[in-house]
Amino acid sequence: MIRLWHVAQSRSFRVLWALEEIGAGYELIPCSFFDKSLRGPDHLARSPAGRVPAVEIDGQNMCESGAILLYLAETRAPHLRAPEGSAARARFLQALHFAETLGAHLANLTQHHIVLREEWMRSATVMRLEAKRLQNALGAVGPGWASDAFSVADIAQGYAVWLAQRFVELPQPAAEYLRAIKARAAFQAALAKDGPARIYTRSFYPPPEG
Ligand SMILES: N[C@@H](CCC(=O)N[C@@H](CS)C(=O)NCC(=O)O)C(=O)O
Repeated sequence: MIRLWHVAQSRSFRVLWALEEIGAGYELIPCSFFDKSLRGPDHLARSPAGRVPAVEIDGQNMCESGAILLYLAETRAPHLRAPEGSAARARFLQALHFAETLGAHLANLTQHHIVLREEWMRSATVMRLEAKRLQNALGAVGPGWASDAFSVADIAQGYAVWLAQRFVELPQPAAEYLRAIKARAAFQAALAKDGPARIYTRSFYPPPEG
C-alpha cells in the first residue's frame, strides 16, 4: 500500500498524477497548510522540513517529489523513466531536476503574490524579476525536451508548467507542451482527486506594473 500526504495544487500533485499514470493502489491523505498538522512529530518523521509530498511506500517514509517519482518509476513503472546508462538518461535526469529550477521561481512568486498578504510585505522588484526569470527558463521547455517518450520527468516538469501559466504568458513551445499534458487521462484523473483550490484561487497573477 502507498499512502500520500497531499495538499491540493502543491508539489504533491506530481506524485498523485504519477500514481494515476501507474495505476497503483494508494491512499490519499488530504492535508492543509492552514493548520499545524504538517509541523507535528508524525509528519516531521516523514518529511523533516514539514513539507508535502510525503509518502509511505514499501514500508518506508519518503519525501522529495523528484526522488519519489524516480523511485515509483524504478519499482513500478520502468517505462516512465530512461534506463540507467542509456543515451536518453542524461536528458531525462536534466528535465527531472530542471523542474525544480522552475519550482524555485514558482515558490518565490507564490510567496509574493499569495502568502505575503499585505502590499507592504511584497517587493514589486522581486515579483517582476522572478516572473521574467521564470519566463526565460520556460524557454527551454517544449514537446520532447524531457524525453522522447512520456516519463516521470514530464510529470515533474508538467506540473511546474501548469502552475507557471498562472504567473506568466507561456512561450509557444511550453504552451504546446502543456496542451499535451492536460490531454492525458491520468492528469485529468489526478485533477479530479486534487481537492478544492486553496492556494491558487485566481487564474492569473500579473506582475506589478512599473
Ligand atoms: N523539493 C521538495 C519541496 C517540497 C515543498 O516545498 N513543498 C511545499 C508545497 S509545494 C510545502 O510543503 N510547503 C509547506 C511549507 O513550506 O511549509 C519537493 O520537491 O518535494
